[in-house]
Amino acid sequence: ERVVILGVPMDLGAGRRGVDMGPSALRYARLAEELEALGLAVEDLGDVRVPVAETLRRKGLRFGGQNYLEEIRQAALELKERLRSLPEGVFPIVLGGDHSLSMGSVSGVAKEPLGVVWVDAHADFNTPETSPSGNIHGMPLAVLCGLGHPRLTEAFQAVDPKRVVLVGVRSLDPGERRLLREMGVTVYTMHEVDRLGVARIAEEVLERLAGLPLHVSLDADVLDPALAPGVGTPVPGGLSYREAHLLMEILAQSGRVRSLDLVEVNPILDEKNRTAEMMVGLALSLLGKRIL
Ligand code: DIR
Ligand code: MN
Ligand code: MN
Ligand code: MN
Repeated sequence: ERVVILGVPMDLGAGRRGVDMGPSALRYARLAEELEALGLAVEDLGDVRVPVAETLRRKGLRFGGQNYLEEIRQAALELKERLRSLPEGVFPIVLGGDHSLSMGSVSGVAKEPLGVVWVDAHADFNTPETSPSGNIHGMPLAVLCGLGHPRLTEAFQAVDPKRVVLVGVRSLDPGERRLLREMGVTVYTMHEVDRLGVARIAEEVLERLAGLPLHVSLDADVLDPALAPGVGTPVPGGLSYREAHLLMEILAQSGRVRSLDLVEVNPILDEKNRTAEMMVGLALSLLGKRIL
């Protein structure tokens, strides 16, 4: 199998600086080398162009909120086009970067009907009207489902909300709760993880998205902050090491996963490079690494 790596060094959608260094941190954690050791053919295509926040001050734009909407749109569009132009059968891994880039990754791989597994402490289901922060990394899943700023939905609406499943959620804004319910998105919060266990949840996810190719969007903040401190918005009570790996292993065994995002790794806030190393380990499990 052929794997292609594409970086998106973007922090313009986040509330804090530093996730733009995520792609470097993931490469430094030997993502390509470890995938090759699994027997995969890996090609790193480098990074999508993203403007540096400091250069945008000329335009009078300040960091935070929706100030960089057009710049984020442009970077996500470039990502979408690059993914669209990949040959059939190549498995793309997109390195973030803040989660707003997934507007481009999901719409880029959604040539055919697609199931989306969004693994995140948050739902990223805000709109400009519901968002308390205004930060665009809290909005991409809503945009993909057709809700939000028209400049974004017109470019990136790509999935049926009934084919979206969230896993690991434990921080929702009031407007997100309402929208998730109205749109019929399936949500496995940490309450269900505790009650049912990840194995049962993974099997239910595969059944709900039966027959569809799958995209996995993995936000580092789904992990417990004790394991993955290098994230901008840590929330206590996240997935354990084995819960996260087991989820990836069961999804891998389905043979239906076609693409992956590794996002929200912030090496500035990390201890050594632990968070990127965790994310690389999870990517390996999703691409078929087995214990035995
Ligand atoms: C919050 C935090 N719901 C917001 N979202 C984050 O700003 O919309 N998503 N951190 O990853
Ligand atoms: Mn997210
Ligand atoms: Mn998150
Ligand atoms: Mn986040």
